[in-house]
Amino acid sequence: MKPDLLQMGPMYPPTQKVLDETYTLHKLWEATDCDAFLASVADKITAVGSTGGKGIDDATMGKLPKLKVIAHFGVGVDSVDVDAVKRRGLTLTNTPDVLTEEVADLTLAILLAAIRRVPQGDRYVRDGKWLKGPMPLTASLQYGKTAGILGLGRIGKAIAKRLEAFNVKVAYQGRSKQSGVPYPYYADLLSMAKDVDILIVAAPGGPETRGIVSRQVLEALGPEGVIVNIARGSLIDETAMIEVLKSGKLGAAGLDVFDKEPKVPEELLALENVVVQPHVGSATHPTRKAMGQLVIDNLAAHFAGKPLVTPYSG
Ligand code: 8YV
Repeated sequence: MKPDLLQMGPMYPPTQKVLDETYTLHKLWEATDCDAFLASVADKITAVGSTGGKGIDDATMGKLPKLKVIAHFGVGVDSVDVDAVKRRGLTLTNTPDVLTEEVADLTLAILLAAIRRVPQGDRYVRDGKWLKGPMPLTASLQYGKTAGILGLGRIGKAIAKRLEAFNVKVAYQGRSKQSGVPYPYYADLLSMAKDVDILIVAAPGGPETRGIVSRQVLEALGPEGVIVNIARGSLIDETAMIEVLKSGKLGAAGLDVFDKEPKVPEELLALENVVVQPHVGSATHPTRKAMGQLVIDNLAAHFAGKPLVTPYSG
C-alpha cells in the first residue's frame, strides 16, 4: 500500500514522477469542489506537498485533522501560513541551500542586464539598428559603486561574494547585525538606500516585509540608482516603483519577481530602463532537481518516522 499524499499544486516534472510512483496522490489543484475533495481524503492525510504558486492556508490545514508535515518546494515559504503551522504544532520543510548559487547568478545577470542594457543590445543587433550606427552608451557597474543588500541570508551572502568579484562595495540591511560579516550594517533601510547606488532585494516575502521598499526608499536611490528584486514582488511598492522609473527619479530596475505574478503591469513593461524575467532565479534543471530531491527526502523521512531533512527554521 502506497502512503497517501495531498498535493496543493504540481511540482517539477521529474520530482512529480517520483511522487506519482511513491504515493497515492491526491491532487487538490485538479479537484472541482475543493471542500468535498478535502473532506473525502482528510482522515488519511498526514503530509502535504506545497509550492510557491500553490501554498496552503490556515483553513485548509484545519480541514486535515491528521496533518503533521508540509513539504514545500521552494526556499521561500510565503505561500504557506507559517503562523498557522506553528500554532497547529505542524512541521514545515523547505528547500534551502541547493538553490543559493543559482539565484545569486541570476541576480548578477539581471543587475548587469539592467545597467548595461543587455536585452536592448540584443534587440539592437537583431533589428538591424547597428548597421546604421552604434548603440547609445550605457551606465556602468564599475567606478566605485556600492550595492546595499536587503536580506543578507544565504542568498544575500552569495550575491555579496559575486559583487565583490565585480569590484562593487557591499552594505546590508536586515533584522539584525550579523557577527563575522565584513560589510557595513544599516539598521534602517532608508539610510542605506541614501548611501548606495544599487539596492538588491533578497529578503523573505510575507506580511512582515510587504511594501518595505517604499517610494521614499526608491527615491533615495536616485536617478542613477538601480533596484534589483530576486526575492518576492510583495517587498516593493510596485506602483511607486513604476512611477519613479517613469519619471527618471530612479535609474533602472532588474526584476525577477512581481507582486501579482505572472501578471506584470503593462506600464512596467513599457519602460526601457527595466529588465524583466519570469521568476526564474532557481529555474534550471539541476537546481530544480535538487530542490525536488529535498521534497522527496523530507516526505520519505516523515513516512519512515525519521527526523526531517530540512525543517524550516525561519
Ligand atoms: C520557485 C522560489 O519559483 O524557492 C523559492 O522561494 O521562489 C522558487 O525557487 C518556487 O517557489 C517553486 O515553487
